[in-house]
Amino acid sequence: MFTKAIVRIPCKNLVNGLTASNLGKPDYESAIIQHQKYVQTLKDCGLDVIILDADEHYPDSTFVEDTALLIPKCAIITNPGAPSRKDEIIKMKKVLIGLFGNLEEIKDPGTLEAGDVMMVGTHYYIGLSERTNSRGANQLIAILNQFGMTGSTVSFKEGLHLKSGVSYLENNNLLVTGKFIDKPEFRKFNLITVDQDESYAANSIWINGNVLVPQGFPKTRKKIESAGYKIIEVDVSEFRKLDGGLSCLSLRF
Ligand code: CIR
Repeated sequence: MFTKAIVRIPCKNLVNGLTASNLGKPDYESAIIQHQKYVQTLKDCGLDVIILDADEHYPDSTFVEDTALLIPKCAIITNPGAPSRKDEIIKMKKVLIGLFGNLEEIKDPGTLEAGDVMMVGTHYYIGLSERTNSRGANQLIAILNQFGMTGSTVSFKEGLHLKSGVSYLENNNLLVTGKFIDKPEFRKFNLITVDQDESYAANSIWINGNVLVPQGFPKTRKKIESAGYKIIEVDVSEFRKLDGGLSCLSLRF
């Protein structure tokens, strides 16, 4: 169960965020409204939400998930692989020092963005992407081992982050799309497959028995519903324009 979340209000400079999609620039006012509803949804799921101020220096700073990994006894500050996002960690470090006694860090030449890290109980799958390299992954595995946890890497070429294509929904259920469907490391899970035309919905999040699904993906919604979950649809279309999804917008712990 999660009890808290950290989010950062989108900045006006959001419109200049990184993107590989061709969906146009996000609309700032709409993004603010969508973000407010996202925060309310987290609260409705029982979380205390810590809301950080917008940070105009970093267009992508609302995607807080990438800057830290929060495990039960420790906060791990990442080292984003995107040059424009590297220093987002400075402010996050200050926030997390106040909340966690223990702070670990991923350091150069290792890079890691936590959108590439998927928690399954005490095991963490780490995607090797353009943002996360094997040195960063190995540093994370060493930190996890110190706390009695484990990690393993997953190579892939499709999408920005591991969790752009795979989400663990607890109870051995894995939401999965594209080439991830055939990955041998995921064979042990009950796979809930997401059709290619709804692949964005593979980034859905489990929060305390509910599954937050992006608005507008009816086939995926139905499949998750059939697996016994309560669904909450959330409109994050403005963040999608920057390759961001539901998980990217918060750190949940
Ligand atoms: C980026 O390219 O870094 C942002 N525009 C999107 C980050 C999405 N984060 C995530 O999937 N965890």
